[in-house]
Amino acid sequence: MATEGFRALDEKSLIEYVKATPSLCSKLGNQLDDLQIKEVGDGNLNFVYIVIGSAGSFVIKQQALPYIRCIGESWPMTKERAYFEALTLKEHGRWCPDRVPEVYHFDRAMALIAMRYLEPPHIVLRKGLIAGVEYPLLAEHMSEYMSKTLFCTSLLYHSTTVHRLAVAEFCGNLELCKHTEQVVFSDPYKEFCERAQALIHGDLHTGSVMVTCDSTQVIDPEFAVYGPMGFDIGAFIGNLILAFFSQDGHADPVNDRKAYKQWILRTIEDTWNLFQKKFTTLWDEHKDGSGEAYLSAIYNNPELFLLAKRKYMKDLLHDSLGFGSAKMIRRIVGVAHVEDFESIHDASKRAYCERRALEFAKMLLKERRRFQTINEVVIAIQDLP
Ligand code: ADP
Ligand code: SR1
Ligand code: MG
Ligand code: MG
Ligand code: MG
Repeated sequence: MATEGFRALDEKSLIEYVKATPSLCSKLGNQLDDLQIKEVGDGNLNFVYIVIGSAGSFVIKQQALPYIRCIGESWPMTKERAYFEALTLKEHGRWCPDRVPEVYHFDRAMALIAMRYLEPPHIVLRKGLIAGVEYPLLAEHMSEYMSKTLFCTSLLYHSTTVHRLAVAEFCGNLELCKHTEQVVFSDPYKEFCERAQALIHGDLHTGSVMVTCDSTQVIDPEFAVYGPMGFDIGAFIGNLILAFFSQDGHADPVNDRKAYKQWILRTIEDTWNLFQKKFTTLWDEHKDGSGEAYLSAIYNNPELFLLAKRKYMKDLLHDSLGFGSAKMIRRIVGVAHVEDFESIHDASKRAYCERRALEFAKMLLKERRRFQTINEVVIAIQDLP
């Protein structure tokens, strides 16, 4: 990306930027005195500022650094990722507006996005899982987000022409894909690079979801690309499994976390089952639309159509389990560990939790094809010695 027109902002210079940007002023009801600005970026890469005025608020995310924030200059990363994040927030927001924060403003030269401020009590899901909070609508909401965004950006919904143009656009996010290939995969699980199945979020761990008891919002799709659907589903489910295995390290005399572990398992099961139901319902509803993944001869034969759907969903479950376990392994022995384990202060307890998660992930990666239902996966988690 050209560096022309780019300047890294801080809490002070951001005020001047806001004042010089009419669309942002109007979001604040043009009340620009006494703005409160605070940098809250706790992710691995970027800067996030909350801007609150007397008549409005928003969040500014700036992909300011040409490298990974939590690593340093030795690991470069293009600022162009802001463009793909903004594009994906808008595209996923088009299909699932209730689960994606609205984008108010995008400045490509500044690698800067202004979006809805997910006000308290929204917190990052990973932190809620560490604290042992139940979210009764999480599976319902995440299955809605994943079924709508993945189905509506796939060839099941779009013509080959529309799909290819979109794939071509997102091929530009090549540096971030290279990063994912490097940190999540090595042979034999290389399928990630070969599939352009749908516009995936690309980094759908529990730190990319903000929640309250009745709201679920998906943030941070800077790694978005046309890739395999199972990469998103697996990221979400795999991170729930990590949360499950970390619970023993968070148990204390007041709360043994046993009931909470059962809630996590139910959420894993519900997420996949609801996803499957919603995804296949969308497929039924749009079978006579412009999608070009299958011949109409298949759609017009109810038996064949049912077989096609069953095969698609079985393959997708296996893909999700494979990608999910690769992502779990990466978070334990690779770069960028997760707070679920890192926040367990007792080193021997942490090692116990990590070892069990790693054992399970290794088995799941190798034996994923033997699981016919998500319930079998949940039973295997429970049965781990
Ligand atoms: P990174 O790409 O560096 O991981 P994120 O987009 O995940 O950045 O944002 C980092 C943090 O900023 C999040 O964990 C969350 O605490 C906060 N945040 C991001 N977007 C919003 C938002 N729209 N509303 C409120 N807080 C947000
Ligand atoms: C050093 S790796 C940083 C990681 O943070 C993001 O959330 C992605 O998962 C990336 O791999
Ligand atoms: Mg993040
Ligand atoms: Mg929205
Ligand atoms: Mg990010």
